[in-house]
Amino acid sequence: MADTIFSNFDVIKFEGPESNNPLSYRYYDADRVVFGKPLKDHLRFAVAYWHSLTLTGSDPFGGATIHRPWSAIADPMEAARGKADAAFELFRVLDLPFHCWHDRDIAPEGESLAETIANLQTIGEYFATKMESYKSRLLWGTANLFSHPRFMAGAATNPDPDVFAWSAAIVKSCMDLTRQLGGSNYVLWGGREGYETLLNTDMDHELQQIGRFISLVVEYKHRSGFEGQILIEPKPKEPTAHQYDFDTATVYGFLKRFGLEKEVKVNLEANHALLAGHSFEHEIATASSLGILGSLDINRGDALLGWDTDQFPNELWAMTMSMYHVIKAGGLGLGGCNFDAKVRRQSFTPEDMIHAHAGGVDLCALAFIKAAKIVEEGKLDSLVTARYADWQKPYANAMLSGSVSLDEIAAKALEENINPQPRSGKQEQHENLLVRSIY
Ligand code: XLS
Ligand code: CA
Ligand code: CA
Repeated sequence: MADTIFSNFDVIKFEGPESNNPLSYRYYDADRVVFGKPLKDHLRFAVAYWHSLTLTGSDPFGGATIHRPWSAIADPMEAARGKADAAFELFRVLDLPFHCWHDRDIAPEGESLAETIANLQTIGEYFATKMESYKSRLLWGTANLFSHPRFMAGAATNPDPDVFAWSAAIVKSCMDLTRQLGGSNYVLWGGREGYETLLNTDMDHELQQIGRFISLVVEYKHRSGFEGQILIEPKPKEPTAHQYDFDTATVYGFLKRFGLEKEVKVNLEANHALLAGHSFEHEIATASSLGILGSLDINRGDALLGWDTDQFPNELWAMTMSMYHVIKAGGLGLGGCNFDAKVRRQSFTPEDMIHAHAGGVDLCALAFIKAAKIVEEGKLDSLVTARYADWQKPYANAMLSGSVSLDEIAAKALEENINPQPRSGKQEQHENLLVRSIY
């Protein structure tokens, strides 16, 4: 095994809630069975290559703080291998089942399109070798279609058709590698698929472009034999002022328009939900109701800041409600919980990276266990069921099923002289129930 910045750390183990060892799992007992399945198979945790191995802690006011020793290697392909060595050692230490990457996180851009694709394939082969001796599997792959200046006006939505074609070639190569490495999903995040001003934008043309692009991806998925899911990741803003994949509801409308609603699901991120003015659980429940819940990017934003801070999660209430809706939706299937989260700029040591993941994993595991208990006890469910109970009555049912018309409903309402009285929504009662179950 290569000697890397993570190689001196022992594997993080489950030691139980009483443990004082900060580098242990206190709640994530991977093999603990909940609803007939071990926690590891419910949560399918993944480490994000970009935050944990690529980004350096730089911000608009200051440069890199996080030490990435492989960056000092002059040959970019050797540097990519050095980074992969460290990555798989980090995956070993965290003992989580999956990881996720963008093409540009794992392999350098070449001098030409052909060289760029060849670089990805070469590093992909290195990954395949790594995956023979390490347990970590690929939850999803994706393409970085936003960092290079060629993408400054978007990828699929770029006014320049050559950028559309370039992006198609790149996405094909990333889908190929995802399939070859046994990935469960392929993610499309809109990057710069949006606009800054309508003064220079033909919105309808751009929507046609991205509709075609995603249809091409779906067609290729079937033709190439990729058995995973195709996921779109909604985000309302940042980098562009208006992103076409604003939130789950917007993405669903878009998928319907292009006849893709049975082919594509969503990868939901907590921070993006917040930026859209929603909660994470709202996005999960919406996706579940529309039948497009795919996978989760776990992190948290900051309600005081209007941008994508991608912090590790630490809010038990919010995460429990999110996990509650995941369980109610029937689970994540081929999806999982990817830590799309980064350490703060001052947390620049390899150990900080491990602490961050250990805390995030434990928070999610504890939330899942609490949510499972809430589902099992059924008290919250029965309060909600009671609220809608009158819809079981035959006439209410007829109204809902469409067997009576608007004028028939009106005539009967007048005939019976109905006079609905206010009913309590019992919000505080529901909240108290939650407080008792969570804390
Ligand atoms: C950026 C996104 C991105 C996607 C993958 O805000 O979260 O990291 O998850 O491209
Ligand atoms: Ca994300
Ligand atoms: Ca984000």
